[in-house]
Amino acid sequence: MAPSTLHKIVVIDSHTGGEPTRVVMEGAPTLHGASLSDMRDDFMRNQSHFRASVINEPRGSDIIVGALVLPPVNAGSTASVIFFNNVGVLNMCGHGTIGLIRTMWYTKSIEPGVHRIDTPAGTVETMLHSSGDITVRNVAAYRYKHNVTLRLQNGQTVSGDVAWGGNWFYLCHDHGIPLHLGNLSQLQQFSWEIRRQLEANGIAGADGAEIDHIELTGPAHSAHNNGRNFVLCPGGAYDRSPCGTGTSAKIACLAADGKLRPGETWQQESITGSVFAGSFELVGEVVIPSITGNAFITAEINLVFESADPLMNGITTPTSMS
Ligand code: PYC
Repeated sequence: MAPSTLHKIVVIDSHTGGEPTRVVMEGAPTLHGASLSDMRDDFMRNQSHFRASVINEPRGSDIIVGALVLPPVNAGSTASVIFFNNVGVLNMCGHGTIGLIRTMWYTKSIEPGVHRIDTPAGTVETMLHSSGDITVRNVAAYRYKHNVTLRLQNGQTVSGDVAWGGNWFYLCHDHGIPLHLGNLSQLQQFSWEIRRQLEANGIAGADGAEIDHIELTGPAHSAHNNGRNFVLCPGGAYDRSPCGTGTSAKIACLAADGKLRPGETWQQESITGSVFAGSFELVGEVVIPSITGNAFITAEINLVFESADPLMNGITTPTSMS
C-alpha cells in the first residue's frame, strides 16, 4: 500500500440529553468574512470536505452536531461558534451550546458563571451553574404563522404553527402518532412528508427561509413534565434531546396562546425521555426563552485523515428520507 500522509483533527465529544456535540479543539480551517454570518457562509461554501469528514461516517454519524469555536465577535462575549451537521450549518443550537459550555468547563477554559456566546443567530447568554446545569438564554423567539394546514400525500390533513427559536420549526400537534421510541421510523417518515409538503406548498419562515426542523408535539410521559416532542433535524436524523431551539419555538407558541406566563417553567421531554426546563421573559413584547439542561463528556478523539483513504472525506449520502 502506498504510504499515506497523515492529518489530524482533535475533537471532544459530549451528549446533551442524548444528542451529541463534537467540539473541534485543533485543526479547524481558517474562515474568512467580516461577520459571523459571512464566516458561516464561507464555511458552508468552501469547507464541505471538512464538515463531512468530521461529522459523517466512518468517523461520525448523521446525528452529530459539530461546533467550530472562533474568537468572540462582540464585546463581552467569551467565544463565537458555528454549528454544523451532516447537511450544512445551523444558525443556533441549544443542545450544542450546552455541550460547548460543558466542554469548555471540562478543558478548564471557563469557570461557573455567565458566558456569552456569539452565534450567527445572535448572542446567547449562558449560565454554567456550579451544579453542572447549564442555562442558555436564547435569542428572541416568535410564532410567525398560526394554524397552517397541510394536506399530506396519504390524504391526511395536519395543522401546525411556524415559529422561530434560533432555527425555523413547523410544530404539529394533530399528527396522531404516539410519541415513543417504538414508532421512530413512522415518526421520521411522517415528519419528512410534512417537510416535503411545506416545500411543495411554498410555506416558509420569514424572508422565505426554509423550515428545516419539524417538531411533533404531544403529552408528556412523566407527570413531572409538561410536554413531549419528536424533532426531525435538517439532515433526516431525529434529535435525541428535547431540542433547545425547538423548545424555544414551542415556548414562543405557548406564550402567544397565553398558555405560559413569563417566569413559569415548561418541562420539555424528548422522544428519548430526556428533559430541558424552559421558561421565558418578556422584554417589551419580545419573548426571550431560556432552557436549562446538562451535558456529559463522552470522548476525546484524534480524528486521523490518511491521504490514501478513498473515504478520507467521509461518506456523503442523500438524506435518509429523501
Ligand atoms: O438543540 O437546538 C437544538 C438542536 C437543533 C438541532 C439539533 N439540536
